[in-house]
Amino acid sequence: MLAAGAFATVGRKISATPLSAVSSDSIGHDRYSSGLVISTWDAGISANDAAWKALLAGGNCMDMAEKGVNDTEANLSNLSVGLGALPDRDGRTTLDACVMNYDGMAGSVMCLENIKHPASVARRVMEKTPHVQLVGEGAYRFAISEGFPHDDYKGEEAQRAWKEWLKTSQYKPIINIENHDTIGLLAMDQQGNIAGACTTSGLAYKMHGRVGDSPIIGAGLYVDNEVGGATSTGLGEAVVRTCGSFLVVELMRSGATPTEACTEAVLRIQKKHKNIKDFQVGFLAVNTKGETGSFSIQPGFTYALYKGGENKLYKSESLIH
Ligand code: SD4
Repeated sequence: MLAAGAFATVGRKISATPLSAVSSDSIGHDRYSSGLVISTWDAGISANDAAWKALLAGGNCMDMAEKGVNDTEANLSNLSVGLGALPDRDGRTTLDACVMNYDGMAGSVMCLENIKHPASVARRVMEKTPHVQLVGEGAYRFAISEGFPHDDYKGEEAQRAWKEWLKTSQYKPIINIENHDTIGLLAMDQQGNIAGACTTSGLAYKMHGRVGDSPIIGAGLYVDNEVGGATSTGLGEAVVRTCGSFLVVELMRSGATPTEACTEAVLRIQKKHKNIKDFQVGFLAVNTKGETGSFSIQPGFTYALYKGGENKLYKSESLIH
C-alpha cells in the first residue's frame, strides 16, 4: 500500500540570498556542535563507532566520515562493500566510493579493483589531484602511486554465490531489499562542520563497468555546509536519474526538514519510475541544526544514528507499507 500523500512540501518558495548578504555570521548561527554521525543499514552501528573514535582522536568531520566507512570496507564478510562483496557478472569485484567535505571539495573513484579502501582513495583524489573522479585502471594506478597496497582478496562466499548465479545468468536490476549494505555516512564534528562518504561494490552481477549512484557527487552523496548533507542507498540508477542527494539538500535549503526532504526525493523517484514497487531506495539527511531524517521506498531500510552519547539503530518510514 502506498502511503497517502506523504508530505506536501512541493511549492515552497525558494528565496535566493544575494551574494552580498551572505556573511559568516549568517552561516554559523543555530549550528549544532556536539557532533553526530548517521549512516545507512545495520553496519552503520559499527561504522558510527569508528567515526566517533576518529572524532575523539582529534579528527574533523572528514576524518570521521572516512574512518567510519573504512570500518565497513574492512569487513570482508559484507557482501555489498569492500573486497569481500559480490562481484559483477564477469566475477570481478569493482568498487565505487566518494567523499565530500565541508569546504565543498569532493573526490570519487569508480570501478576500482584490488584496493581495500576505495573511500580513502577517493579522499586522496580530492586532496592530491586537480580532479574529482577517477575511474577503473586510472583510479587503480593512482591508488598504487599513493601507497595503497594491491590486494587480490576474493570473498569465498561471494565467489560461490556468483558461480551459482552463472548457472542461470539471469540479470534483473531489482534489488533484494534484505540484501543491502552499501554504506553512506554523514558526520558532523564539534565545529558543526559536515562531511560525508559513501562506498559500495554496487549491484551484484551488474555489467562490468556499470557505475551506480554511490560514487556520484549529488547522487549518492552531497554536502553543503551551509545547509546539510544527504546520502542514499538502493537502486543507483533511480537515484542518478533524479540527482537524489543533491535534491534532498536543495529541498532543505528551501525550508524542508531532513525527513520532509528525503520524503519528497522518494516521491520524485516515484513520479519518474513506473516500477517503483520493484526496487528500494533510501535517503538519509542531516541539517546544520543537527536534525536528521530518512525516508525509503520499501519498508526495512535501517540506519544508525550516533547522537547525544547514544548509537542506535532506527527503522526508516517508507512509501510502501
Ligand atoms: C548502487 N546504490 O550501486 C548502490 C547499491 C546499494 O546497498 O546501495 N546497495 O546502485
